[in-house]
Amino acid sequence: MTSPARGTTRFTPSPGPATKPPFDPVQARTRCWRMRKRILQVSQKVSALHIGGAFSCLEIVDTIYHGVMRRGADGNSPDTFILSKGHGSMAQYAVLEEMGIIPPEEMDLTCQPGGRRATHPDYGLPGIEASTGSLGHGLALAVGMSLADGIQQHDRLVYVVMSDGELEEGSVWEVMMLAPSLGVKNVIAVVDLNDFQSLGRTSKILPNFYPVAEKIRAFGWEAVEVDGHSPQAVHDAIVGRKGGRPLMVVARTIKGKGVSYMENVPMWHYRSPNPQEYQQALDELDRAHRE
Ligand SMILES: Cc1ncc(C[n+]2csc(CCOP(=O)(O)OP(=O)(O)O)c2C)c(N)n1
Ligand SMILES: [Mg+2]
Repeated sequence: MTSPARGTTRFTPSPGPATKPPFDPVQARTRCWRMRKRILQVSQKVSALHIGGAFSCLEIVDTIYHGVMRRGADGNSPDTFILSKGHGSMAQYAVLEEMGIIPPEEMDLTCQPGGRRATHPDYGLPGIEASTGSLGHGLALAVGMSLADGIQQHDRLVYVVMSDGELEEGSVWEVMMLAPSLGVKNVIAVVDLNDFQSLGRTSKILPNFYPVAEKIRAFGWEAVEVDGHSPQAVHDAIVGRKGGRPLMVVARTIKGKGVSYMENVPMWHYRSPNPQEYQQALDELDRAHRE
């Protein structure tokens, strides 16, 4: 499979008429259930896969791809997605696999010898528009792309998913201050506010961090707060943007969402479950999905 041109995201595995189906939050929930199980399955061959941060942003990433990114007649999108919190790559890979962009056999080899998908997204691989993983750069990349679009009169929305730990990087606030001053409007960022960085709560480590949305607004952005595990809420926040300035959605989430022993437990930032833990996680996800 060849990679689509830079700045486009392929929505269908082969070109053909593709009309974007209306956003359906029930289907989104089913996809996220399936994707959590798939990520856990891949984790059984990889000792560290950043499951906690992938599970906290899964509904956000899925909703952006399925619910709001535009889709052209050729199946490609004119819009761009950047996962600035690159260590959450499994969320993006799972969505790309669901969309047919990553073949299952490639997903199976994530972080494996012979595979080409690593812990962090690599620019150039199908579906990946920026290499990320060094936190604090995705928003600046997005603003730069959007600034160039303005000069070239190119119609594109650039979506960025960031983490709350990432907001501790000064580079994020520099570009946040810069974007509205440059008249950049077509950036839509979502902060995965799970109140955890690697080893503890952001609210404890940096109490002055909160309230986040108020600070973002003070820098000239539109900012709204939502439940980041509600596909409908994330969708509505994005499509309901006022426009005229860039948007930042502050999405409250739970690190490790969906697996009881992972939720809000720092160890699951990084490690993978053992076989018993794996089975328990699958059982919990299935039970919750049936309810
Ligand atoms: C510039 C930089 N410093 C440090 C790291 C190592 N690192 C990886 S994830 C992480 C923090 C995880 O917390 P957060 O950014 O909030 O991500 P999430 O909670 O969504 O997993 C850190 C410090 C990094 N990737 N980039
Ligand atoms: Mg975090």
